[in-house]
Amino acid sequence: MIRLPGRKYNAPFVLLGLILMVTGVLLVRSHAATPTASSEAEVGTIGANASPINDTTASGGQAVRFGAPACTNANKPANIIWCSGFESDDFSDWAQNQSCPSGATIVTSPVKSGRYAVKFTVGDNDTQANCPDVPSENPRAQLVGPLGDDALFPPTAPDNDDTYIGLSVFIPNGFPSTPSWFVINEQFGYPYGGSPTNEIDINGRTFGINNHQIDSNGKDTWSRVWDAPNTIHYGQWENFVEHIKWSTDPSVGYIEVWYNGVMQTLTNGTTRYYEKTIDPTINGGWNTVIINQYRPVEYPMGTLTLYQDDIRVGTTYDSVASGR
Ligand SMILES: [Ca+2]
Repeated sequence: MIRLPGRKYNAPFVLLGLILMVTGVLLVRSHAATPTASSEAEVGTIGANASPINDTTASGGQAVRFGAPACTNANKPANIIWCSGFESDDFSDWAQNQSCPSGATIVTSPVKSGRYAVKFTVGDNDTQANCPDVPSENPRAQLVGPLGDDALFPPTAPDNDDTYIGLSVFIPNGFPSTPSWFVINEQFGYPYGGSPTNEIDINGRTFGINNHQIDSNGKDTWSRVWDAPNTIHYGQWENFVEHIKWSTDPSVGYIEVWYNGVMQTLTNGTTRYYEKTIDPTINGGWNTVIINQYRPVEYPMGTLTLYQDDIRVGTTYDSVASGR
């Protein structure tokens, strides 16, 4: 918003204001990556979707950038361990693409930030039998974050035992209610001995989070950690931040959750859910971020599409929540 000084507007300032307003609208409508306008207003305030940046080519050395800046590993913001906004127009941030050829693709709309996002399209036959890269008999498309020595979470990276994970998900209008489990994000790792200790899913028409454990009989058991307080906002970006304290001790490990910027009350009635976030049988080695569309073959749902963007792992809430 350009605010002109005084009550008597002189014509040149009014004309400059009109030009800047029109320029801004055209830039936003153009879907440019990080549309930028340079100006030198006498007095001005910058709206929520614009930020000042240094630009040596601009008048006064500064420009105004519209839209949230995209995170890239080549130029990571402070306190970011790793991020992917697909801004290289490929999956080079990711260690593995475990999908059918059409399962994970780069799109330019919708995007949460920058120019690109990932589209997950999964049909009932997108299984390992038909696509060798899919690691299960259940339909799936997924991207796996850094592995091994480059993994994001302990014990390989013990300094990262207290981490924040941010991601944004777009579920299109017309998406059906899910009849069984339907996973969209996992924090998971070696030796992959069961289901993840932390996963975001869609339960019917709401998001939620599960915690899986191996019980004393060696069987997979799970707890519901969180159910979203509202049905999915279809056709919009929905934003998640998880704070995970990684530990094999259920009195030390915990999770906290923010949904669309609001810290959530979890199923235990508080905002912090203590749990074993590392189970040696499930994920006792290194762990990483996985984003996906993953569902059981026993419940055919046809071909479904969803989108994800701006996945960040960091050491502070603000570092991964920025722009959400
Ligand atoms: Ca992006």
